[in-house]
Amino acid sequence: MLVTGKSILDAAHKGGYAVGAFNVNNMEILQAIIEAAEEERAPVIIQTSEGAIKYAGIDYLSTMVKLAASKATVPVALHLDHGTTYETIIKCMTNGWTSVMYDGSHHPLEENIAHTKAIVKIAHAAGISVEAELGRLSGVEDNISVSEKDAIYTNPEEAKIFVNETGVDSLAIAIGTAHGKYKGEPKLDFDRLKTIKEMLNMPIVLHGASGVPEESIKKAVSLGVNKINIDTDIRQAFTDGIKSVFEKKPEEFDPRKICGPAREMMKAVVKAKIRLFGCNGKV
Ligand code: PH4
Ligand code: ZN
Repeated sequence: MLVTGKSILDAAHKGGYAVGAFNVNNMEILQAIIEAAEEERAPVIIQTSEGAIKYAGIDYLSTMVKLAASKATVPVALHLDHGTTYETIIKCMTNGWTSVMYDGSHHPLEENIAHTKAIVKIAHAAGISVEAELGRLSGVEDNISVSEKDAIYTNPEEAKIFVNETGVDSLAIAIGTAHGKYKGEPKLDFDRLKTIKEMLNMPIVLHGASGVPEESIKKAVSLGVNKINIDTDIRQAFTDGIKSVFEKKPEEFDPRKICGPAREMMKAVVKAKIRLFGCNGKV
């Protein structure tokens, strides 16, 4: 069933677990995620970036996810990942998305607050949940100094002001993760996470979680992360699945025999993430 992001994340916040938010770009990825969530009896967040919408089309994505959600026996939220323009956000709101992220993290605090507040007002009037982001994620390196951390990681006091002023339902924070593949091992600022969770007492979101060691993910969940974004690890499984087909049979040309094994490999990755995040068996 299709539900709001808030209903899934409030339950995770109360229950002390995290829900996987998996990026979708095509039918096989969607099917892999939904099958994994069904088998693990887990709530799930299907998310689409602006890039995914440009690639697949808003109508295709909306129709596919709504169909998958209506057939599913676990709660499914349809979430816009890193929405940066009013245009995309409003389009998603009117096309069935039940949750949107407004990413104003590149703006100064006051501007981020003003834009996020405006989005929250419209979204909440329509019963749609809002995630926002504070701090900067990309380009984070391993050996970052304390002063650099203070400049780009989420500031707990600012986070408190931000949430009070905007009324967002969940907050994505920067504590040392980055999008894409890591060069070294990411080191997360757990003290910062603990402080933010204690001060905000609301659902916290972790982006850039692919490639983060399992122990770090478990610790982040124990300290209050409730939504964990995974894209890169699914892309890798898709590509590995396709490569393995061609390694065995280079002359293969039936898309079903190429994408089918890739779908199975993605499903296995999603199932493992769901168990790691602790949301299996929550439905
Ligand atoms: N995301 C995924 C962003 C995908 O434009 P695009 O479709 O390439 O955007 O928000 C994550 O946090 C995923 O992080 P990951 O790279 O560690 O999987
Ligand atoms: Zn992200």
